[in-house]
Amino acid sequence: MSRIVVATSKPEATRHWLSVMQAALPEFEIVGWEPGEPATGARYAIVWAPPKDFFDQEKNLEALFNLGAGVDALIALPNLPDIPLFRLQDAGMAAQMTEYVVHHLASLSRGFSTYAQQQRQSHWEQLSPPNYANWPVGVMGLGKLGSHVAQELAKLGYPVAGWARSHRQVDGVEIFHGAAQFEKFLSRSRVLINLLPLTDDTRGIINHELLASLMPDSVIINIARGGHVVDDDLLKALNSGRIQLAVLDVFNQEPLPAEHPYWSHPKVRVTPHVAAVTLDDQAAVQISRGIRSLAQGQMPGGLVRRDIGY
Ligand code: OXD
Repeated sequence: MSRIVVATSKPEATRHWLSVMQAALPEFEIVGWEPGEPATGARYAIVWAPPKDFFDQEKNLEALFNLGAGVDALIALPNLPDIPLFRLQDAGMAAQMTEYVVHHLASLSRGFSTYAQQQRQSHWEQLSPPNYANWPVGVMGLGKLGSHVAQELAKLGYPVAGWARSHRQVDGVEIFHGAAQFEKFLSRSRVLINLLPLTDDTRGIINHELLASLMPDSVIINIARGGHVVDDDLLKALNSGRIQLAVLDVFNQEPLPAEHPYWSHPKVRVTPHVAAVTLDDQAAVQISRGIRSLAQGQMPGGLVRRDIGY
């Protein structure tokens, strides 16, 4: 029987995923990886930020399944073996990300943050009806997550554009692609949502130049990776009034250090990398389907292309 090993950065998370995956794949023997124990000899690994020694020790692995959508940290490991790597493709994350974005966007476009202030003053005043045309949204990154978010916002009535490396089609969304169309995409966007993968090409993309190209009074929503943002440039743009609000779920350093200016900045909303969390049942379905396909000699979806980094 093929053995599967689960390896994460925390023993309690490893135990948790071990029991979730064992229930989903009863025909396989699944073990948890522990530093200092002999190699498990497993054929497949299910991982999330595995300990440094993991890949030095487990030499029989034939494929890796990442317990998340982003593989930037995994790909950066110098000892990552050259075997197929699969990532979660949606697994409930697209709906959560949409909810996160709608929550923050509607608090501005529908005036909910103003109503919260009014309540503190026992003040009853109805604001003008929403004018979605005032909130052109730009979604950077049109993979499974970005396309879903863009499409759902378009259905709500926001003018939505999307930007990706290469051309694609997303219903209801105006598409821009490649470096040549980036500036045009930015200059029509007031709410910029980042859902790009973190690669050598996209690291630091939210910088002074980008922030200066957006419509005045813009909003940044970053739910991809902290490494996309040049923090000093964003803070300067917030302080100068160029950007009215930054909603940040991910950071260059996580947990965000207690002394970081984002925590107390009046124009920044901080959440602790929770815009979308991996859901047990959906991740288990996707990974178990993938492992069964591989075991039968078929190639599952979600294969990461190492050459482009996602
Ligand atoms: C992911 C994440 O990549 O949770 O799935 O950040």
